[in-house]
Amino acid sequence: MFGIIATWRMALEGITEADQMLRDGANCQDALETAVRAVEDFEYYKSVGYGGLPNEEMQVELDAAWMDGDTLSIGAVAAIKDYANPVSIARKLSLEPVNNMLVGEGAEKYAHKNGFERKNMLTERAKIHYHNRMKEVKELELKPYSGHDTVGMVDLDMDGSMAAATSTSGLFMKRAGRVGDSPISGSGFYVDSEVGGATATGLGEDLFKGCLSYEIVRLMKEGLTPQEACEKAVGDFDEVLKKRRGKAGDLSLIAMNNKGEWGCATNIEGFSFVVATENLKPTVFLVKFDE
Ligand code: SD4
Repeated sequence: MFGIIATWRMALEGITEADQMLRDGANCQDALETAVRAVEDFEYYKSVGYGGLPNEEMQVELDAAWMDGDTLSIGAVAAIKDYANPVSIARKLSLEPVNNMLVGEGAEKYAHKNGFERKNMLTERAKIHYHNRMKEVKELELKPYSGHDTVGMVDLDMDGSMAAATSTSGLFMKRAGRVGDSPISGSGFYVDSEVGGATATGLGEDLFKGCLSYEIVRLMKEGLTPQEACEKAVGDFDEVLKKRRGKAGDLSLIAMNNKGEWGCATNIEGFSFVVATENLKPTVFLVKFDE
């Protein structure tokens, strides 16, 4: 069995490519990197990689992470500017014995030293979004942070190895230096080839209160299916936040176990995700929050 699952419709083209690679016997890491890079490279996806929406200082700061489910090695970058494929830098960092998570300038120095492609990630289109949103925020006295998504993926190859990755520009108009859940182990992602993996998208400041990716893997280890684990983790934590604070931010998670079974849960109106397995061609699903 093999398979790959990803947050949001934007992952479809990358998943289609990765599915073919897995079908042809590629390892989960190469397939995963190809799939995430496809999202990072596509300029019209405005919350990941090139064309990602900028922070309040009109700079594109990106977060990304990589986890190898066999060795449990992790690499992550946060608030990195001017590099084309943060997920590849995160993958490389996962191979280092220490210094696995680098932020800002440190991450950029590492990327430079290791020959990663430098690129201005701010597009004309993103600048227009920025100016429009600024105007709207002022005129309507809104909070700025609307418009954000993360691509998160988990995959399984024919040999039973698993990997997970995330990549995002985070919240639109976030503060300079703000880091969300996406590069944080256990919150934005987690994978263990002996069990399965999960990744998150939504409001990082709430997702990392619940360490929801790890929680889903833990529940799968206890014997829950990916679907049961996602529903329990998201449902219970949504309740906790409502009880403690009266509301919960957006929480959407996907999961796959090491048998290629998959699941998803959300507390928002509409959450799309993409799955491909040995028995399922790449397919986009849409789930709605069930009160
Ligand atoms: C963050 N979780 O930076 C990311 C953004 C996101 O749907 O996934 N939004 O908080």
